[in-house]
Amino acid sequence: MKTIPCGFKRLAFLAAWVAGPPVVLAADISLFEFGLLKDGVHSTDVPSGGSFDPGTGLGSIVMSFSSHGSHQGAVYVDHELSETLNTFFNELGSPQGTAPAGLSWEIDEPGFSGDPGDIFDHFLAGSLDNSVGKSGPDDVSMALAWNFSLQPGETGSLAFLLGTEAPSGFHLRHSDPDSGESVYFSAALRILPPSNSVADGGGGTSLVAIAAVAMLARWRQGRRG
Ligand SMILES: [Ca+2]
Ligand SMILES: [Ca+2]
Ligand SMILES: [Ca+2]
Repeated sequence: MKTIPCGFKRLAFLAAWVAGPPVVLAADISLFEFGLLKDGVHSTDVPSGGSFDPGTGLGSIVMSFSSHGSHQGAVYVDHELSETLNTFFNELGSPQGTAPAGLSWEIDEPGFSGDPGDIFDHFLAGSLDNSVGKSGPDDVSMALAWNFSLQPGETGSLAFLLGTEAPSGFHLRHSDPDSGESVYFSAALRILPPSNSVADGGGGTSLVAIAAVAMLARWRQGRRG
């Protein structure tokens, strides 16, 4: 269960104090939890074609769409930054720029604290609230969702990008103000007409298996327990 035991924060501080001045370490970024949502179907299976590392939560996740009509692709990530050095709950999140049409986002506490955020429930529902849930340092998680439609013959490629360098265009930033680490989360949509000319949905850095909602919810409860 991802809870903060009484006195843990103080013990973490004492441990760091006993160990001496903070040492600048190599990137200490880990992923506690993630989920994908594609046209109403939740999964933790990452499609081939991207470079996503489920250990660090960095890289790209690419979803492909081919049927005409309305579509939605979404990704939820709960990173921890320098957790062994300064805990997972000293962190901040913020949006950077203006989201393009169709792209929604959310930053919030992932739902484990005494005053839980609602981001995971919103991710399950496919309806993000376009806001930062907590104003002060906390456990941070992020989600992006892109709603779009395809005409007959069109195909769509939706890339979710997670890296340690700020991308151009709209993105979310998850940062640790004490260690200086950051994770940047962006998305890019490409729609290819039957002619193969490219219409770029814009928004982020350009690029490019399945279980039901109930299954994902059960899996998460297992992690909590
Ligand atoms: Ca931290
Ligand atoms: Ca929220
Ligand atoms: Ca987190």
